[in-house]
Amino acid sequence: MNLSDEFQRVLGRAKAICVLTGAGMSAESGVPTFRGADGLWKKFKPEELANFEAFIRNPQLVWEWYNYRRQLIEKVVPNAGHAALAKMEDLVDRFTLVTQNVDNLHRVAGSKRILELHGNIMRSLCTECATKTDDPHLATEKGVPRCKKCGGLIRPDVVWFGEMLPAGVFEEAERAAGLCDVFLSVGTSAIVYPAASLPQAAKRSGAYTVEINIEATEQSDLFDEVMRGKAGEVLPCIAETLQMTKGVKP
Ligand code: BV8
Ligand code: ZN
Repeated sequence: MNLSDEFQRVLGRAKAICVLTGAGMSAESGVPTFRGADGLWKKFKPEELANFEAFIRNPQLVWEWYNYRRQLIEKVVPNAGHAALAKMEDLVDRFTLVTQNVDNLHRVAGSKRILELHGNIMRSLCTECATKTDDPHLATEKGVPRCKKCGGLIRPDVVWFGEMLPAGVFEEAERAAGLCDVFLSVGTSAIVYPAASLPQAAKRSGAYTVEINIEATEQSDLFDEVMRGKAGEVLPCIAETLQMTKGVKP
């Protein structure tokens, strides 16, 4: 897939790139999206699973849902799109990867500077003393895991609806969006806030904004350019073009 002349020109001069990714980024790895035809919200109701009240009401059910997703994610690998973003990180002075995804695939693909807006499904958190654990198997024991330190209920370390994002993470993402030359929005339906406000922030500050998605979203008209295609196919083209414009040997 060729990039437009304008996009190639902007990439050649870019010093700072900011990328926002959503569930569509991991679709080609086999991780179901939320709102697509076979999305998670088709089978499960977010209000029953992705909020704190639901967790307190039925922690066992919520943990079953997260364990189902963890086991699924443990079987998948990053795709060419994740690898392309990891490669792009070293091709410009300032590269910021902001993800709404909790599936850890950007980290597995080698990206280093990742802002996880919605947490990470492989981490757990005590609801009483906020102790974090990286043990993704802790919730496979029967019943709901309890904190070894204080006996409190342990929850997945993800941001649920109505919850604040991790302190400082969104502010850092907003700064990166406001200072970048190129902003890419990849595989997100642009419905969930405050993440969905980042493309507008980039646009307002004069960045060249590109949406990469297999279908139109509520925000498509806002972008300077829309590349209709799969993340795993489009992002390697962008990384390759960036490499060439920077005169870096492939
Ligand atoms: C907040 C949990 C401040 C983790 C998720 C009333 C009261 C309180 C808040 C609100 C309110 N009204 C609105 C809000 C804000 C609310 C919100 O935005 N609601 C929406 C639904 C309207 N936001 C919040 O609550 C946030 N917190 O605002 O705090 C506050 C606090 C209290 C009171 C007031 C304010 C917290 C948001 C985080 C919610 N947590 N998940 C988990 O289990 O995963 S959201 C969930 O949606 C996921 O985290 C996901 O990341 C996120 C966004 O979804 P997408 O990633 O975009 O995925 P989706 O399936 O939708 O789209 C996939 C796209 O990919 C599609 O466009 C598809 O075409 C494309 N695609 C598919 N395949 C490919 C592809 N593209 C490219 N290539 C492919 N191969
Ligand atoms: Zn505790």
